[in-house]
Amino acid sequence: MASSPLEYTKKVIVIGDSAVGKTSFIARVTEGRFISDHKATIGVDCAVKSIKRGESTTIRLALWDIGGQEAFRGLMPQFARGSSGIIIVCDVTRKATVDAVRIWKNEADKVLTKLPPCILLVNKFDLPKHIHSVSIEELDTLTEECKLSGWFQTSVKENVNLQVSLEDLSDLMVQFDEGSLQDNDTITTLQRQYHAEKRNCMCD
Ligand SMILES: Nc1nc2c(ncn2[C@@H]2O[C@H](COP(=O)(O)OP(=O)(O)OP(=O)(O)O)[C@@H](O)[C@H]2O)c(=O)[nH]1
Ligand SMILES: [Mg+2]
Repeated sequence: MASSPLEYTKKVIVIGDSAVGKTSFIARVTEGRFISDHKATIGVDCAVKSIKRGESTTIRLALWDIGGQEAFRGLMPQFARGSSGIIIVCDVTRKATVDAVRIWKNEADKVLTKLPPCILLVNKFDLPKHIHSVSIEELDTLTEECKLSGWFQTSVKENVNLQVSLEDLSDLMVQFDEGSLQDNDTITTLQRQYHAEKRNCMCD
């Protein structure tokens, strides 16, 4: 007998420094296009992406895109409230954006009573390796220190690891909101599964 369809709607905030690729990421996954120029997000935008899991489960992700420029950072706490998940984005070629992950995560933690699953997209991996500014070991350490669920090397430009990151986050959020995962579980789940096995896979 076919199981009845399940549909969830989850709020996810997408945060990180300016020009790391947040808006490009959302446009890529919701509209299938790459935005090649940087027009700073003024304030906050929202778009919806549906993720199918199994035969009958759909997770509607409301992706809240928060402008990373200094002037808009203060908006983050009010938009973080009630989030089921967090996506932090940084740019692999700009170390300052990687260091800022700590700050973004701390700010989000301050306004969230339970710590929901949080993944890090280390973006622009298509750019030449010699200008990458952070090692895999450093990213592993950052993930542990900031209590992230995991990190993904992504290229929004080449559409690499975007779908899988949303699928993994969706699975974690559903389990977390159902209470089958506690704070510490979300912290380690992806680290164990994804990190070890798939982190170097540049495929979707
Ligand atoms: N090479 C490369 N460029 C990218 C990638 N993703 C985004 N970009 C470029 O990075 C620039 C900034 O992207 P945005 O998506 O506008 O950045 P943002 O994080 O939304 O910036 P704010 O709105 O200011 O917070 C744009 O020129 C994008 O084309 C990627 O994977 N690879
Ligand atoms: Mg933007």
